[in-house]
Amino acid sequence: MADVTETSLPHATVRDSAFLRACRREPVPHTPVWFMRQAGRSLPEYRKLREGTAMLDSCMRPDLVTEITLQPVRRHGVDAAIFFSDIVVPLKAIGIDLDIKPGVGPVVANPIRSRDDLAQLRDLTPDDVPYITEAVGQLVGELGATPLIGFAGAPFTLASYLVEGGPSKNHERTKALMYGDPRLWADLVDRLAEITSAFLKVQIEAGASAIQLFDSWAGALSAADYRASVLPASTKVLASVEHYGVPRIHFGVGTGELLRMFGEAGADVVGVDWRIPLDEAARRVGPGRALQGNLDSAVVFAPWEAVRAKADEVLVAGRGAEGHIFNLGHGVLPNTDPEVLTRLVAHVHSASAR
Ligand code: 1CP
Repeated sequence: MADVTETSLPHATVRDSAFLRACRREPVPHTPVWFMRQAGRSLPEYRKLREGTAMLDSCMRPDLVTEITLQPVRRHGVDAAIFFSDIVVPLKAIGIDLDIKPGVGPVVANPIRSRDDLAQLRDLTPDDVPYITEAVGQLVGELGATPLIGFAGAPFTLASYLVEGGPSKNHERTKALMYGDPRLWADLVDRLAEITSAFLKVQIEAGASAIQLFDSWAGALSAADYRASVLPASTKVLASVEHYGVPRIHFGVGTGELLRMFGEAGADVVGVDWRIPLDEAARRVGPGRALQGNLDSAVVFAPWEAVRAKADEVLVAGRGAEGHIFNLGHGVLPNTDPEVLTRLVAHVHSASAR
């Protein structure tokens, strides 16, 4: 113990946190838990803080980002913080004309549909996002032993917003471009891979101790189309940050048929939605990777006894994985009662204590 200095101590404890241990598939004192979208509309303290500030403006204010990121950690006692930002922030930062409309999501003024439109996508440098470096730095100081997860949108999901011009159910224009002009599509997702990689690097270099790559809408694709048209770009992103040695989590919705490829893309941890049990997901993903998930986000609206039973099912199925991080199958729904989430964290911790 004599060589443990005061400055090295906080670092050592983050590294030894249940969350990072589970990512590395090491033994844990309890199953770690955090929730996608844990910061945000389910919390009254978030709604209060955000009053009068537009979503994208709040992402560019380190004081607000720090406070919003910390809110669910304080309230719920989750095992990791997720950086408060949005997947479109790097696109805004390189000058794409877009906004996040309340109740809608990201809306792009000039959608990308031709080769000329690609010129909108220049490289991202750390100077484009000084507020990210500052906020991550502040947070790492405040969080102490709690790890901070940085994140970015994967090329397919970002491409969907850019090509459609906004949220989309069927991704028809995106797929039309993918099938109709495969070369333009390949160039588009490759450009996005560069931007996403640069955005993740900024967060890791500022101190994020894990990253999550969200390919939320990749489940809209067949396995063959995913392999041919999306996997290379996502692989490029995950490979670009491999040398940092921070765990890479890769998540999408409706990806039951894609799970093995989500691992092959270079994920250390594969995020699983609520549609398949984790033991089955573990078989599909194969050895050498941890899993994250996968309680249905709607379950928390049921009476507590039902929530607890469903959480226990997730914990039992999660024993079939080499490492398990408890999470929802997608984000926290806006009307969720935050007290149920706090209770869920305590339950996961006590039920999984070993
Ligand atoms: O004013 C508001 O509160 C706007 C709502 C909101 C919030 C709180 C948006 C708009 N983004 C965010 C923050 C956000 N976005 C986080 C941060 C913190 C946390 O997890 O606690 C994260 C990780 C994201 C990532 C994100 N944005 C994804 C991937 C995750 C997922 O849920 O699948 C996606 C697809 C987006 C796009 C987006 N931004 C906002 C909305 C409403 C959407 C989805 C729109 C759609 O349905 O297509």
